[in-house]
Amino acid sequence: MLIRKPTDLPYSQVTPRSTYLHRRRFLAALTALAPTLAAGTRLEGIAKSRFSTTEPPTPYKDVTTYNNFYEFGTQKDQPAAYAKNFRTRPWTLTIEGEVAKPITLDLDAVLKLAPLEERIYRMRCVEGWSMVIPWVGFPLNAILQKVQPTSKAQFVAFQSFHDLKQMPESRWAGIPLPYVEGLRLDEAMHPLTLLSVGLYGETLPNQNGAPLRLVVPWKYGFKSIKSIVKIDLVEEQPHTLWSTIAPQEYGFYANVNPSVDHPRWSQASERRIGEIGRRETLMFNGYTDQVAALYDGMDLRINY
Ligand SMILES: Nc1nc2c(c(=O)[nH]1)N[C@H]1C(S)=C(S)[C@@H](COP(=O)(O)O)O[C@H]1N2
Ligand SMILES: [Mo]
Repeated sequence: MLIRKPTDLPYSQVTPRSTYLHRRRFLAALTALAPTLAAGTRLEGIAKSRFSTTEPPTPYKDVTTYNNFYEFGTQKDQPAAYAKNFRTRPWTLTIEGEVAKPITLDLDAVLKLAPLEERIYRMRCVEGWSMVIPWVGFPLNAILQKVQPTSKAQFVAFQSFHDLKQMPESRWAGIPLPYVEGLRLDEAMHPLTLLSVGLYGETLPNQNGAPLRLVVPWKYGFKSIKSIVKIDLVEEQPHTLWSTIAPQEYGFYANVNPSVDHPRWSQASERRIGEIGRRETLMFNGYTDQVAALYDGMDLRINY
């Protein structure tokens, strides 16, 4: 996989072959010093995925200016403005808990864990709007397999970065932070569950959860936690932000389900950003064939 900032000098082309070894050492030093992979860096060698929808992607402008990221403000246009200077390098991700091999990785190591894919997914927010987003990332199960969950691991708990200095608006967000979310282990291992590092072929814009976030396309958007710093494998169902502060409104499972209304509004339809009118919301956001088996025997009205 090749990753290159468009503005970087193409060293491979300007350096004579004879200095190859020297260049290698020079590049290693450079990488250690320079902030790499800033937001908006082109990602290369991205494979297309058979899991992509053929629906037209929502325009880049909407994907990156109509956001929910309460740490950077609760209005849709605020994250794009207030996350501009969010420092996402250096970044470390820790995976621990009920695993044989706990690990802390820097972002470059995370990027090397598995081949990058483009996954064009439908996303639906519990507020009743949806988008089609060309994510870049790899299945979360690649990272989970690496740490080897123990037999006690039943759930996966995720935690976002939080720092009042960098996220002063988060003081007024009205939610307990850091943002936390969780999945059952089999949901986390499902091939559709993505660890995303980019969209539209580039590293994630800050407002979309740079440098790495979860994407769970059959669940409401709030499950897709942004700017992850810690993944904890646990025995018991973990506390999750929205289901803790409003348990009657946001369940742990949060599967997109048009037949379970939010107590304050219907979930039967949605507004696809960029379209006029509303469209019908599909069970599991249209991913029934792939994920329904995860919930065999469960009452999804109780486990909403
Ligand atoms: N850390 C964090 N993650 C978050 C949120 C948030 O406020 N903070 N909002 C969630 C909600 S409600 C939605 S709909 C999606 C929005 O992702 P997007 O802005 O990239 O479309 O992010 C989710 N992940
Ligand atoms: Mo959301």
